[in-house]
Order: sequence, then C-alpha cells, then structure tokens
Amino acid sequence: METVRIIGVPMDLGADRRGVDMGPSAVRYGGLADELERIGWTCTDDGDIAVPRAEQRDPSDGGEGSAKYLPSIEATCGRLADRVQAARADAELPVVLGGDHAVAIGTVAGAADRPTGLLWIDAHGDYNTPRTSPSGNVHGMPLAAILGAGPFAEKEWAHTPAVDPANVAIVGLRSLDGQERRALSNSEVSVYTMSDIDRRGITSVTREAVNVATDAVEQVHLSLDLDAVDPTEAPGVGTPVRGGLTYRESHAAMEVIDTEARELLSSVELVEVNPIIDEHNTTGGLAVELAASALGDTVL
Ligand SMILES: [Mn+2]
Repeated sequence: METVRIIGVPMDLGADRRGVDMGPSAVRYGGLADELERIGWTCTDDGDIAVPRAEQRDPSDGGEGSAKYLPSIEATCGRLADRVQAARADAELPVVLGGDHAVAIGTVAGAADRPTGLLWIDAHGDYNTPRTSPSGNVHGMPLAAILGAGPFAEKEWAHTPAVDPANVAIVGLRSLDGQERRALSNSEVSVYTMSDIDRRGITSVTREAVNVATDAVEQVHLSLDLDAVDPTEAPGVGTPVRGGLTYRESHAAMEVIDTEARELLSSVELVEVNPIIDEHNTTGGLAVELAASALGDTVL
C-alpha cells in the first residue's frame, strides 16, 4: 500500500473525561498528512465520522448496567468499520484517529476480514467487560470486546473471531483493575509490562511482541494508545499513568514495528489524545511522530 486514508472518530463516549473527542483535530493539526507525505506516502483524508454528542445521551442508555453509552458506541463503531473496510477495498491503509480507545472495536471489525494479529501499545489492559469494569467506561473494554470475552461473546458487532488471542500482544502495560488482571492472566494474550521493558529493553520486548502478533496470521493491526508513553512526554491523554515509555523507547518500539511488521499492517490507530489537558499539542505532535516512525520514518 502506498496511500494512507485518515479517518477521524471524534468520540469520547467511552471515557470519563471530556476532550479526547478533539483528538482527531489535534493530530491533524500536528501535521499528520504532511509528515506522512514527507516520508513518501500519498495521504487522503476521509474526514470525521458522525458521533452522537455525550450531552444528548443518557449514559445509562446501554441497558447493560455497567457499559455506558454502549448503543451509541456500537453505532459509531459500525460506521467506522464500514469506512475502514472501504479504505481497504481501495487498497489504502486506514489510519484511524481517536477518540477514546473504544474506537478500536470498529477499526478491528472493519480491518480483520482474515486472520489478524494485534499490537496493543497501552498503559492499560483494556480487558474489562461490563461485568468486571469498576467505572463502566467502554474505553477500558475494547480488547475484551474484540476477543469476545465475557458478555461480549454474544455481540457480533464487537467480537471479531478473525483475531485469535494467541496473536495479541500488549506492550507498555502498568495499570490493571482487580478482576481485569485475573481475566487477562487467564487469557492467551501476551502481556509485556513496563517491568519487562526495564529488564529486557524495548527493542527485545517489541520484537517478541511482533513475533506473537504476526505468527501464522495474514496481517496485523497497530493500536497505539498514547497513554503508553510517560505523561512527561505525552501529558494530553485520556488516562495518564506514571512510569511509561520514554520518548526514545516509544520511537524505538515503532521502529521495530516498521522494520519487522510494516508489510503486514492492515490498519493503524492513534487514540486517547486529549488536547484539553495537553501542553501546546505536545501529545498530538508525538502521535504524528510515532505514526511516521511506524510507517517508515527514522529519527536518526
Ligand atoms: Mn487503551
């Protein structure tokens, strides 16, 4: 693929804090299209997907008890899946701009039309279900939803059987909820925590994650939650957690993905950028840099 298709999803229904709905603007303003064109891609921009405004919705409209705004999120993810599918049908690489991480359910539904691995770069496990989530925020659930964990097994719009949990790797993890920890430990998902990165180094860890995600699949999806990066470098994110990837580690991880998995990339997403609490669009700019690193740029 030589052409990237940017798709914005200004959705914050899955998050507690307002602001990530402005993520697509921040990343565009950070120069995503120019940067990708500079390194040789042609860029098209598909604009933003219509998202119901949170003010107009009752958070309990999910009827699921503890999955807020679930029907609105489902509708948004359905529209996103169609756009992702259309980009791929035109042989363009979809680059989805969140929005909160719940958009991943739509991206993966649209991209995973054949066996697909997931590289999930994140401070969190995103492996809660409506039964285990302490907050009911769906941005803490997308990985469980995609893999059909718990009540998500019944939800065809979310559960994507083309993704085998054995081909899912989380990198950068440092924050889990109690029941989520148990569920993730009992799953086949491979988890690489910040301690693993401290001990083994980001290059070795990312290589192993890429091996997991690409083993016997036809393609791989890169889901980059900017909260994986330490808040000193990425202050404008939905849910900041101290002790994250340094600036260089985050680039190094993307460079490994570029070298060892780019040919297999089906789709990329950049999520959880929150310009409201950012400092002069530092995080929006970093999202652009990291996307470029994963798609062929080199820092040095
Ligand atoms: Mn996440």
